[in-house]
Amino acid sequence: MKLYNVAILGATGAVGQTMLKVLEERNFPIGKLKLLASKQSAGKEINFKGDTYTVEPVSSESFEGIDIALFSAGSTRSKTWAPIAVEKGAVVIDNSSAFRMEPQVPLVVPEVNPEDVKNHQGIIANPNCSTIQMVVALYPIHRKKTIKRVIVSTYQAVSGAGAKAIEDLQKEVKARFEGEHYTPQALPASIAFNVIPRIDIFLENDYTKEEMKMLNETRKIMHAPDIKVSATCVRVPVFIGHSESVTIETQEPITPQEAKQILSSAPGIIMEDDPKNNVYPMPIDVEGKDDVFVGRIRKDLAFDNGLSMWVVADNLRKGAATNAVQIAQLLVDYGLV
Ligand code: NAP
Ligand code: 3JM
Repeated sequence: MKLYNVAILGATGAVGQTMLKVLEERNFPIGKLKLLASKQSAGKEINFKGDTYTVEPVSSESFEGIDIALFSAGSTRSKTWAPIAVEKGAVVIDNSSAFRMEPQVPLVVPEVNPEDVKNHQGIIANPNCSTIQMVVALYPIHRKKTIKRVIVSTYQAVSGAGAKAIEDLQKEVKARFEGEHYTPQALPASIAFNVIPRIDIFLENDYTKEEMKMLNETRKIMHAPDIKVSATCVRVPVFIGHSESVTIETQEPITPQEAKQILSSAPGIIMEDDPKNNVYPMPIDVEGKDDVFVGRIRKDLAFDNGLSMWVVADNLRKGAATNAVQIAQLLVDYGLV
């Protein structure tokens, strides 16, 4: 079996650590493994498949002889290091928003547009976590009934904002119970017993950048340049698992029964939809799972041809690490590395 030399930039982070778990679980054919981060983490030891690896500070030499470089260290680092890694011969799978909308960079969700990886010129972008789980649920319906518009509100876990935001929720909840004050370091407002209707920065049109990612990335991944998406992205005091309330309007009529049938046989989806028995997906139940969970499918009462649903996934897995490792697997399967 051919083995591939793999580097992970951001190996100490919330996404990087999950990438290591997923690579190990899937027995990805790794030859040499390089764990890269900032100078602060240099020398830290990380276990992978029973062996100890030492974290190295990223440098241009880091990518020498690397076949696949998985990046999850933020968009600034991606912009600096991706061109260097590509020049050294690696294919970069980038988790940040740095290159997602560049026309020559494929933006891939393997359940939706796997073939797009074939057009890569060195960099393949992994979409935003909230976009990934939404398009997995929308695409099978779009193929049959053409989705015209989407209205989505998200309920996003703190882990989507990194290891420091996880710490913020832990520390602020503890401080509240102890009658003390704690100011979150990685989140823009109080997160304990609160919800924050702002993820990423505000833009000129008063949507946030996260909300505009959901519009622009959905169009690119689904090859649906005319689809309309209005998103409201909200941070909630949940550690892992993004939830989404999604309402769609389709060109052709669709019944909830048809939608359930379509989604039951679609890749990467688990239906949990039995209101009579109180069955619906919740973030607490999806942690550690790689699928997208869909429930609460019903006829939407505000639109003709309308349908509403509830979509939940582990943001660190399908929303980031799992999707990136699936892309790496596509490269192997298509013989592109
Ligand atoms: P995190 O927990 O804060 O981890 C950040 C990682 O980046 C750490 O390993 C950190 O290393 C490394 N890093 C920071 N500055 C660096 C530098 N100057 N040079 C090299 N490495 C550096 O964040 P995360 O949640 O894992 O997310 C990381 C990135 O992945 C995000 O910024 C985002 O772009 C992307 N992301 C994407 C999705 C998605 O939807 N696809 C979801 C979440 C995140 P140290 O330990 O040395 O500081
Ligand atoms: C998720 O440093 C940065 O720019 C990271 C910001 C970030 C992003 C992003 O824009 O890459 C944090 C969390 C994402 C994302 O997936 O879009």
